[in-house]
Amino acid sequence: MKFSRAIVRLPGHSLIDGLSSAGLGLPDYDTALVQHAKYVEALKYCGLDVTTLPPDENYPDSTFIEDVALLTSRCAVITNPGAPTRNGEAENIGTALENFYSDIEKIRPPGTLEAGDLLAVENHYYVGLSERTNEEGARQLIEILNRYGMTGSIIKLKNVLHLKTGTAYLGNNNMVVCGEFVTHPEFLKFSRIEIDEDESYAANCIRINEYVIVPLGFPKTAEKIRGAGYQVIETDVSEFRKLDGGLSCLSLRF
Ligand code: CIR
Repeated sequence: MKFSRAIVRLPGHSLIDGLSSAGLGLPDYDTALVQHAKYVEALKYCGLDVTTLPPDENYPDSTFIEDVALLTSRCAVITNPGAPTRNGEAENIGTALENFYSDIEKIRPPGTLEAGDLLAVENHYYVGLSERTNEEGARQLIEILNRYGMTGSIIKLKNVLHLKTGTAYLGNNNMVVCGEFVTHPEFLKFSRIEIDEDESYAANCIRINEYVIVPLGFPKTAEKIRGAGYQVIETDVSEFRKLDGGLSCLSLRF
């Protein structure tokens, strides 16, 4: 998929109340704002037209906008986040999506789904079953995808927060894998770029056209991705890491 646009949401002051299991301390709001601005610059450098939404203080994790929608080339799907403090967060994305999509679908309760659990390989979507995405949410999503001529299949997660915490598809059959996904049977057919355990955070990288954005501070990963033929851009997202958020979580790219 060729990307031309992205939507981001600025972090609010409530960011410090976001969900976290990282054990890296509280994020610093001012540093997070600077990092977010640089992240947006990187998206623009990759050629994207970026729409920036205002902070939503009611939802501390709302800057992780990836989780509230799936944007395909044929339709948009508004999700229903499974984390209790994030449930309802998706309600505020509809208006922004109406500027770009006429076909907007929804995941409805009792289905839950966070789009960090969705990994796109062209028109096929792997759906991670996680603490946030349940079977009913996955079923609804696959039914929607089928209606628009796309497909989906389920991957059960063991340890990671979201499917894309440990995987990234770079196009040309290149799949970044880490941890439980290194030997996962579903991914053996890809040309796999294995991320070392001590750089596992960097498995969440994003390909945008000919570029791959990688978090700053993970030199082995950056080198491996360069070795696979991509131009690598490194950007510092340390404050978002403190809330288990990776690069992909900070934008919707379409
Ligand atoms: C959460 O736990 O929901 C946020 N603190 C982090 C969300 C990360 N999103 C993602 O991996 N797509």
